[in-house]
Amino acid sequence: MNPPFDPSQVWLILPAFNEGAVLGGVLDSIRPHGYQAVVVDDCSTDGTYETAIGRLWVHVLRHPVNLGQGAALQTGISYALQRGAGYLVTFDSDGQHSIGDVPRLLAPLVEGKAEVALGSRFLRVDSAALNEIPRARRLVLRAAALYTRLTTGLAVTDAHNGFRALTAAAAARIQIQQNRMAHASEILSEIARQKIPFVECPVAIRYTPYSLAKGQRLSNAFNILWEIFTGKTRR
Ligand SMILES: Nc1nc2c(ncn2[C@@H]2O[C@H](COP(=O)(O)OP(=O)(O)O)[C@@H](O)[C@H]2O)c(=O)[nH]1
Ligand SMILES: [Mg+2]
Repeated sequence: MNPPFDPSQVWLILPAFNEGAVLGGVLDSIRPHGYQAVVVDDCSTDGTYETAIGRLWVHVLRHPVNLGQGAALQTGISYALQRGAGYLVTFDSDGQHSIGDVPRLLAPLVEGKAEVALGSRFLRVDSAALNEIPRARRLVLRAAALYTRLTTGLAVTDAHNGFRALTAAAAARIQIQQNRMAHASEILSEIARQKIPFVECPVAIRYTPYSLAKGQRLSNAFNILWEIFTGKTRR
């Protein structure tokens, strides 16, 4: 699809924590597309910040203490909105997301069919792609999608996918308060509560030895449930 939008209106928000080994490659894959990129570093100790700041076209923000992925997304989103972003895309810094999927997420927003497009790794038609998702991870993700259906009524197939696109209006309406990983559930709850029109779109999630070694452990699913529970009772 040729983008019927101005790519400079599209802001990619990249939360980053100790991704120095791969962040340069991720940023270099974004550059030719003409999108804006905001890296939100969270006190990385491995050269993540230096990698980002060395690319003069990248906007680089840094939290003074580690606050978490949810907090970093909100920092990046607020920054992009202040600079007049038209569309915002949340994009991982660890190489798991493919820049080529961005136009597919943006299309329903540009066409006015939805305000949020949620990436789903389970909607891909090529069955080989599903085989790439480690089995235990697939089960936890299916359970998370079921939990989301039961608690929010949203019929999503992939509840913890960090690859999504939002119009500026939707991004302004969703205030992420969950600093760490429960923000993904929080975004879905807000979509349901505010009845924000959304669609799911197929996206690829790349599983590499790097991403599997460094990414979230399955046991963290319990932490996420705890964050959701304690976050809910705080309100
Ligand atoms: N700013 C920031 N980014 C984080 C933090 N934890 C993870 N991330 C980033 O969020 C993205 C997804 O994290 P990851 O651990 O790979 O989650 P997974 O893909 O769900 O296993 C990556 O780009 C990470 O660098 C954090 O504490 N702060
Ligand atoms: Mg990851």
